[in-house]
Amino acid sequence: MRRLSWYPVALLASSCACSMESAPCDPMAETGVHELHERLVILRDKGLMIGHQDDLMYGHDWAYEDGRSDIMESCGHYPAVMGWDLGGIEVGDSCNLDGVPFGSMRAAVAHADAMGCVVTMSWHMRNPVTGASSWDLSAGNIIPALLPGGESHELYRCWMGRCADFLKSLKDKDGESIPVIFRPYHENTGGAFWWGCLSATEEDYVSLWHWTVGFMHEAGVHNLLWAYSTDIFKDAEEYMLRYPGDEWVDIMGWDAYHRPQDWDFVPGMRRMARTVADLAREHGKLAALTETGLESVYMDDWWTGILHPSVRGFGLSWVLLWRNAHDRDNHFFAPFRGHSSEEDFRAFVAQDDILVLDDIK
Ligand code: BMA
Repeated sequence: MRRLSWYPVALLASSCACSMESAPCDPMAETGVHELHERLVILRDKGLMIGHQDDLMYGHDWAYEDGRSDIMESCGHYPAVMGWDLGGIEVGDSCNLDGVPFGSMRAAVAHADAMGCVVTMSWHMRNPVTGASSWDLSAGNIIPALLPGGESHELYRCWMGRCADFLKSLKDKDGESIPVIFRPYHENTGGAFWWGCLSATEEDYVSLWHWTVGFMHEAGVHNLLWAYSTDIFKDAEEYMLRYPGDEWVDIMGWDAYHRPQDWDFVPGMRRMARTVADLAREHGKLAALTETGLESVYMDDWWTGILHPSVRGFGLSWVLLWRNAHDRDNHFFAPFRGHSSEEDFRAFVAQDDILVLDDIK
């Protein structure tokens, strides 16, 4: 039971009460987290929420203009879910890896929360051993070095502490903590990141997840729902290889992008959606497509013709479209005003089972 040894015993004892979607896995979760969890359970039966990464921060051809959103300008509604990335917080940077100032992020999260949006955060954390990006695999499996007793453990605690401080600093206008769906160590069945399948062993990945949850709890971070997410995967067995366990996860997700040259998207997505939804039901969790998109959206009917048939009818809670970079012409995954898929996006959003912010208030 090596992996459990860092966790406070009192919390472990009470965490076993976790059952069919009844409660967040953090036994000390704040009221707002319980409310968000209940809301997600109710909304899951209503439809599939549309999400967008960095929606309020910038869009295809603009940046940091209050009130703007490419999704809103395309269909007249803000997305129901908004995502941000914490990459860079660990080293004390003032902006994240995509140039978003953490101060603006904090303010935008409060604004999104006040509007009624669901907030989710990923973390493209740097490689703590090499200091390079999360894509740096050169040091191999570094997880043993990060865990207690490892040579980079103190540094890792410091990095994690900075993230904890930021998460705790997310407050609404009444000073109440804003609940966040936190999605660290994502795409674990893929090889892109230092915590991914080409570098980390399955056991070490799970140990890192457990240690991270324990650290956040000891640091007093109780405003999170925890989302586990893989990359594309073959079957339920592969999906579960790094699953940390029901007491450590609230939402089961996966990330999958449409790359027509690599795989047949619609049948592949339906297979993965069914698998994640079935597993989530078995484990009493919520399910979501935690990142997706077709880069440059070069198919005008991608929304109704490809995405909708890929994800409808499985009981997923949301799909998060990746970001519309303002400084790279082809790097966008959502429509924007004037884009050739705009009309199809409006038709998609008008479907009964698709939820935007106005549908979840
Ligand atoms: C990737 C790309 C990168 C970005 C990273 C983190 O998929 O969008 O440009 O830095 O996500 O947001």
